[in-house]
Amino acid sequence: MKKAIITGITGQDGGYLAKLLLSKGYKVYGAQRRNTGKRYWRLDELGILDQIELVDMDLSEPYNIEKVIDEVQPDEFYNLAAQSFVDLSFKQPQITTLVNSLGVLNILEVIKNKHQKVKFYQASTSEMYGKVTETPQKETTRFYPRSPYACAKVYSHYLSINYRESYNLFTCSGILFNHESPMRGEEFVTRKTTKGLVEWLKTGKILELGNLESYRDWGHAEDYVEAMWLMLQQDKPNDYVISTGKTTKIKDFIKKCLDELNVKHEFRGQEVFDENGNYIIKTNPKFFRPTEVDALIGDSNKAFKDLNWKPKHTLETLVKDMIIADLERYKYK
Ligand code: NAP
Ligand code: G4F
Repeated sequence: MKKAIITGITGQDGGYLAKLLLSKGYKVYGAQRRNTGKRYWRLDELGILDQIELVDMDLSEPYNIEKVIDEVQPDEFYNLAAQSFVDLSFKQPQITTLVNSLGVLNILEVIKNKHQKVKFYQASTSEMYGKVTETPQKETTRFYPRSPYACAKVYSHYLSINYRESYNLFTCSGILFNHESPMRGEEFVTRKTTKGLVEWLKTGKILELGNLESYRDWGHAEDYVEAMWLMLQQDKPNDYVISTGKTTKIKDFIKKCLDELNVKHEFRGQEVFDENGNYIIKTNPKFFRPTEVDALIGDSNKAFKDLNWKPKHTLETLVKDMIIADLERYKYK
């Protein structure tokens, strides 16, 4: 039985990846840090909480990483833990860097020093392309990070490559474009929208958002975790862009959600009104960022060819999934 450690087990991708690996017969060790929130709701909703062995690991503590890897002796290590909210990284750049950069160094040092056979996956991101220098973006496109989050991820991306080349380790980075799902955190624009629109429908509470003009290449997390696994099953380690190759304006994502909910609406600039002229969505400047990533669209031909990976979901099925889940959750509030 293969053994895998997943950091970020309580996050969106952690849950879906754990579910996938369990279905393939893996023993899954989910690494969690201490916190006080409602942390297991995703594993609970996915119905896998009792099948995962939870281990304590904070990426900012080198000793606890070493201890867990020594004890588990994993075949594969998926590093999904991060301070993953771009907006927060402007306000908390130090903690973002500590976890997203030095946390990765801490893991790679343990693998290099004591566990060279462990296959390592790093969660890189399309945010690294930032102010894009080429469209669509592929593995060779130059990075131009636009936030402390993206700067920290560029560091760990290159570190993963450097440890592969310096020490012959099996390290892969997935440059994943935005991927969403019913398990997405409520602070990200897609989930904030699906949850917020359901709430507006039920209570009339106005949803407040920031810049709706940027474009994202949105996929479904369920598809994207499969690509992570495929990368570690190859003969040779490599880095891959994972994306759908389609880009959508945030405004159009919102429109699709409102259509799914059968709500007649009208955009006036960045704001949205119902058929009686009442607010559905208002602009709040506090959700604008100091620097924005305006437009992302990926070219995943390398992954299509080498990994034989293809997304199964479309944006329409993603929107449907997210809206249905939030309507369902609202019933039990
Ligand atoms: P997420 O839902 O925000 O999950 C992040 C996870 O990291 C949570 O389990 C969180 O634990 C954990 N974490 C945060 N700080 C930690 C620390 N100091 N030590 C240990 N664990 C810590 O993120 P996601 O959407 O699943 O994304 C997974 C990874 O892919 C992240 O690295 C993200 O940056 C990257 N990525 C995401 C996307 C995307 O569109 N989703 C695209 C490209 C790359 P708590 O529950 O305790 O907070
Ligand atoms: O949903 P977002 O916060 O995602 P963002 O910044 O693209 O980052 C996500 O995807 C990355 C992959 O490219 C990951 F690496 C990262 O960890 C994270 O998962 O924002 C998307 C867009 C931005 O342009 C933002 O300015 O939506 C805009 N936006 C407008 N109003 C908003 C809001 N974003 C948020 N979170 N909240 C708003 O009210």
